[in-house]
Amino acid sequence: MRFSICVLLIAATAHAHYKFPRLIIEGQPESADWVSVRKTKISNARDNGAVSDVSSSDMRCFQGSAGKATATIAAGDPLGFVASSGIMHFGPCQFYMARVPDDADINTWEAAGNVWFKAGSISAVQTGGPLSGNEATWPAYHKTKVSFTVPKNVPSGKYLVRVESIALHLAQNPGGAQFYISCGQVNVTSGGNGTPGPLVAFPGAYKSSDPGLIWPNSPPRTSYTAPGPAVWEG
Ligand SMILES: *[C@@H]1O[C@H](CO)[C@@H](O)[C@H](O)[C@H]1NC(C)=O
Ligand SMILES: [Cu+2]
Repeated sequence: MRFSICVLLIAATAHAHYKFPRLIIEGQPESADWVSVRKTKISNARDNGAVSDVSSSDMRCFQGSAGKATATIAAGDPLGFVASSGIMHFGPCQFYMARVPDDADINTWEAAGNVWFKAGSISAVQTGGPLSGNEATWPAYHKTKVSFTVPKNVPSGKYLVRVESIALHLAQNPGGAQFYISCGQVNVTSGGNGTPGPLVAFPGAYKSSDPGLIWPNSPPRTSYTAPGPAVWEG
């Protein structure tokens, strides 16, 4: 009896977190998990867990295994991720892209070094008044789908697309923010001739003391800037 109660508690705890296992292309979620999204480590793929060490290589793609497929998306179109069981914690949700070299295998390429630019950010709605830990401040909170627009001027080619939901509910001190991450694989068509940037590395782009990774309980904040570089507008 004790054993089964314990199992139930673990299952209930795991349910509170989430993962991003499917892309949404032209408004259509993929029909299975981990098709064009690289499967994350078991701690996320099975247990919905997060990364909290910003210096860990798990900050890149939280990757457990190589990719399998590549989705096609036109520049200028919306690209989304399904949040499996929903984004259960408040905080920003951001999207980064990294160009895969033409001669590299997109399924195995490691996006190490300064290769990532920020392509989208769903951050706090600034009101001039106190920010809260609810949906009024955080538009991505409780959503089961999140998306950004692939910049119109991004050059055509193969890209990794990294989604990160930063959970701030335990981020009163450095190291408390949680990152829910995965990386999709896309072939961008109808692109432009822009030069995306600035380029940053994961790990490397964030420090645990970044103001965007700290959420004091009081006094209430009246402004918030998500960590990382500005969104490349193309
Ligand atoms: C990407 O799309 C272009 C244009 O349709 C195509 O020529 C190319 O083969 C595709 N590459 C991959 C890796 O799917
Ligand atoms: Cu959680």
